[in-house]
Amino acid sequence: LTLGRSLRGAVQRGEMELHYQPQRDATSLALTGFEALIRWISPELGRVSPARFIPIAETLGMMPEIGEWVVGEVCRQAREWLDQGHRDFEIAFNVSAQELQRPGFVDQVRDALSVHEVPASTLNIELTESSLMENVDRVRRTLAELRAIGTRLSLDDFGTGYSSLAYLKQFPIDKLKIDQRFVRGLPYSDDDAAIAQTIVVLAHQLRMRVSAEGVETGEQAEFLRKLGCDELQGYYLGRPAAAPSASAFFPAAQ
Ligand code: G
Ligand code: G
Ligand code: MN
Ligand code: NA
Repeated sequence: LTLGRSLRGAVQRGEMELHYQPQRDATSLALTGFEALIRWISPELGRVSPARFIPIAETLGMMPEIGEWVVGEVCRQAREWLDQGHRDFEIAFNVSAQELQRPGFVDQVRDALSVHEVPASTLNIELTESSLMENVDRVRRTLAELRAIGTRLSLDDFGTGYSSLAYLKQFPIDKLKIDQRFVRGLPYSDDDAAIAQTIVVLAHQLRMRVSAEGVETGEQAEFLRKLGCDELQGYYLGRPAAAPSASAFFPAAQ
């Protein structure tokens, strides 16, 4: 309740920030883009993890406001980086099941892109398996609309949720993200290795890219590259940082 009370108005008071974590090509380690991760710095509560406040924001009906701020801020930042001459990067952001289901979500994305004059292919929307499995027909239409605009779609935390492979192949997903809990035990856990390899093969067979999250060591990065993973993300490749510091992840100008 205290948390909910502090959360009301937090967006307008400027208490939210996005941090950007680099995503890199598994072979060259070149930057391919960033994942935007929301951070709430509450004057009363200090830093509160999105894992804690997003579910409360959903219960309180505050996600339309927070989600609109996120996509607007992502597009504003993309424009700033484009204006600085940076090219060929995407920015991924997370969308909960509730946000994806909301009528008006697609318009919010379209508006933010147009206000900031950002190419739609810059945006990569990270969805979870469970968010695809509720109201499948409606979600299918929503994803088709997003695809028509030109945004990319990723399936986050892959392997941890409940999803039907039969549906998976029908959705226009561009990228599977191997959940960090399967990366944690690499390269030593045979079970994690088997799961990671299976997801890589599945993604490629379905003509999707595959990335691994939570990569914390050089050994894990090398192991995943050998498995055929396309992209890597995790502390080994770079920690989430506020935009001014995250800019340093771009390659130096030629
Ligand atoms: O960065 P961190 O580990 O604290 O993120 C915790 C969780 O919060 C992750 O599941 C992440 O997907 C989610 N999250 C981070 N930013 C956002 C956001 O902008 N919107 C939504 N819906 N979830 C987010
Ligand atoms: O659910 P989602 O995948 O969107 O959330 C990613 C979460 O993982 C974020 O909270 C981010 O801060 C965190 N994260 C990113 N890289 C690493 C890592 O290398 N190790 C750990 N433990 N967490 C990470
Ligand atoms: Mn994510
Ligand atoms: Na994830």
